Amino acid sequence: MISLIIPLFNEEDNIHLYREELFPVVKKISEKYNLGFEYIFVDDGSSDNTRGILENVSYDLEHWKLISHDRNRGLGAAIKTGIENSSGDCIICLDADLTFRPENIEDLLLKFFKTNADCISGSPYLEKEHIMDVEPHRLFLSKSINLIYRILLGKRITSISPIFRLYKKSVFRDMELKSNNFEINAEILSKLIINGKTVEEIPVPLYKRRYGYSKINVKKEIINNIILIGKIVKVKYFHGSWS
Ligand SMILES: Nc1nc2c(ncn2[C@@H]2O[C@H](COP(=O)(O)OP(=O)(O)O)[C@@H](O)[C@H]2O)c(=O)[nH]1
Ligand SMILES: [Mg+2]
Repeated sequence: MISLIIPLFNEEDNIHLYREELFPVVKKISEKYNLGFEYIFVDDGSSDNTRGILENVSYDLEHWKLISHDRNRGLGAAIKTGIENSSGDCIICLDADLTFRPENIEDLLLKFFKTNADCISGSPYLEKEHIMDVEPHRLFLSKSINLIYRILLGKRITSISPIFRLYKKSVFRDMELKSNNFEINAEILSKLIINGKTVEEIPVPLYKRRYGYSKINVKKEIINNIILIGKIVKVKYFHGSWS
């Protein structure tokens, strides 16, 4: 069984895509590889009709859960809620706005079958033509941050922050996650690498958001990444603790 975690915050404009672009694609993959999927939607205190629309579109899914936070607690908090409520042996995280494509779930799985790695991470930077219409300043920022992590972690990771990944559920057993915001993805990958777990990247395209708006707060993101980088230095080079 695979748990597909989809965190949502005010994504009412994107959910109508699911009946055409998400559910049938996952169903096809599920049948092709004879795998069960459960959907775990985490509605993170949306103030729009995310919850209502999700309930409408999901009525005929076989296995699904919708967990709601009573207030907006952030992407990291939502992913942690998703992990805690998952019952699969593997977890796949996907953006609610489908900027990473559900079709590429198959690529995550194929790489996992081949390598049995603890984490398969989708990277839009492994192949040049895989970034579609990202604003130049975000691209620059993202590439700079990736370079810092790559040097610090001593591993050829081209992209530290994508949400689009497959994890073995067991990797979270002894991992205490602190981040409540977007840096959760960098925190998980850093902890996996530092703890000697196997991480493989695959190239995946990243498309532009078609509906709704991006929730990322770039300033907050930079600060959170600097704090996380400080912790990595402390743990990796000075044998300190993560807290
Ligand atoms: N649960 C939760 N999800 C969030 C939050 N902010 C963003 N997301 C989700 O995280 C994913 C990425 O966010 P998005 O706004 O598209 O950021 P971007 O892709 O970096 O521009 C989407 O699925 C969002 O719905 C949040 O505060 N809580
Ligand atoms: Mg997005």
